[in-house]
Amino acid sequence: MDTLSNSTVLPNAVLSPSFNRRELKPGIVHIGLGAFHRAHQAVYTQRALEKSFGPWGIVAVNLRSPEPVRALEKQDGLYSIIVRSAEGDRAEVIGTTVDWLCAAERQQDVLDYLSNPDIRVVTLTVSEKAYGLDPMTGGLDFHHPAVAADIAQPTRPQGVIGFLVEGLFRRWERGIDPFTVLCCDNLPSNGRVVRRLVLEMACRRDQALANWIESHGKFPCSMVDRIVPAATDETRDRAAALLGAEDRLAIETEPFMQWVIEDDFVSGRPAWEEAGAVFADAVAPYEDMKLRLLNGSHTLIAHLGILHDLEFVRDVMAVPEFVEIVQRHMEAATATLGAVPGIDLPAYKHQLLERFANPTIAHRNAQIAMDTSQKLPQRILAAAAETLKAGGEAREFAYVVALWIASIHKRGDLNDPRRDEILAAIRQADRQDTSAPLFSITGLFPQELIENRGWRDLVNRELASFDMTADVEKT
Ligand code: CS2
Repeated sequence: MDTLSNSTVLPNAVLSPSFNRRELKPGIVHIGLGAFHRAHQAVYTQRALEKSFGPWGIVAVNLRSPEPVRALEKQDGLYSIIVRSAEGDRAEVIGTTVDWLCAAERQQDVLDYLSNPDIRVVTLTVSEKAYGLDPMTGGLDFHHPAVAADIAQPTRPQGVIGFLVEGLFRRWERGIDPFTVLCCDNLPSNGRVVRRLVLEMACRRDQALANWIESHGKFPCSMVDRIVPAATDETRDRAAALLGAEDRLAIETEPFMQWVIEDDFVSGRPAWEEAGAVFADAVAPYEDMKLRLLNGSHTLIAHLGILHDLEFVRDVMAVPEFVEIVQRHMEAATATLGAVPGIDLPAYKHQLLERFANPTIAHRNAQIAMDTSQKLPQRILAAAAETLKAGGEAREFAYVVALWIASIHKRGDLNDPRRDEILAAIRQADRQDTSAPLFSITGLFPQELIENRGWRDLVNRELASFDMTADVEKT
């Protein structure tokens, strides 16, 4: 079977870009060529270009792994998404990517793009752990390997913040307006967070550069949503059957997608609103809603699934008792939210339960459980602290922390940037206060939770109620 390329003749049922790709000029650099970007911003951009064509082709940059870049090269920048639901599978070829680079191999070419005036927007999906964010200060973590490397050698960046700063530096020197930085990772106030990290690193480079970024740079916040499981061989087989061509980058996803963006750009942007994106003055209420209801429930479901040997989110949602736990969690999270403009929260939650249960989406609990230490603060711990402050018990949030610990015991391991510290803490657990060593890891829990004896006892009590079949000691 041939590989998907410009010359593939697609079956009629497969959608493909309705614009002429040869006329598409680069206007966006996207950093982080993972599944999420391919099924989200790239799709929104395709829709926007179909309705209102403009110079907004995407230059896709992967920081480390060259694999997706090689695949794009082989496929003329094309790949497919398969939208899966009870109504059936719908395949669409996405053609918004105009160039592709692995930053570790072509650092200077990436910087050339970043300093090119045609590039007006830089979008990011690099995952929570890649930013080098110190959870204690909200600023740069100077021990983060990429942060340390980029401060030592700013002209040869490795990490996302280093690339942004060096790209902005070159524009500043040449008198070119800054690009807008649009963060699309699941962090609260993601634009503000990235702005602060960029300014802190820029300051080390040159105070005048930092001043220029501070007054001319724009870092709009955005809330992104679409469930996109990691692709498997089945995904690729399904794509081959639908396309009649082999697609190594195929991904499957749900019909739902949402993007709420703060409309604050330096010099233009694609007409993403034509594709259904919502531009709002304040994105925080949408971010909190999504992080605490969707992502918080996801983290709960993932560890519940692991504890009960259930592979996928949908398997957990097939157990009525577990659905009740998820609903209780959502109610506790809702109590921490204010009104969200234009959103009917009960309907939103109902829809979430349906999305989680989608029988055609095989979303692995183990995938969501990855990097939990980086996800807990914005998904669970902030809501816990706010609930306690308001006089509540925050039991539902203590339960998720206990589940996380229990799932580490069960697997005897975890996939997490703080793995070694967490495993060491779990090995030291004392019988009376099982979670104590975890609470003493720097920056893992916020101070108000560390100091709340009653809440920590709740975590211990919940933990004691699980049957932990494996044990970290044994591994
Ligand atoms: C998930 C998210 O892996 C995870 O942590 O909770 O990737 C989730 O699927 C997306 O944020 C949905 O928009």
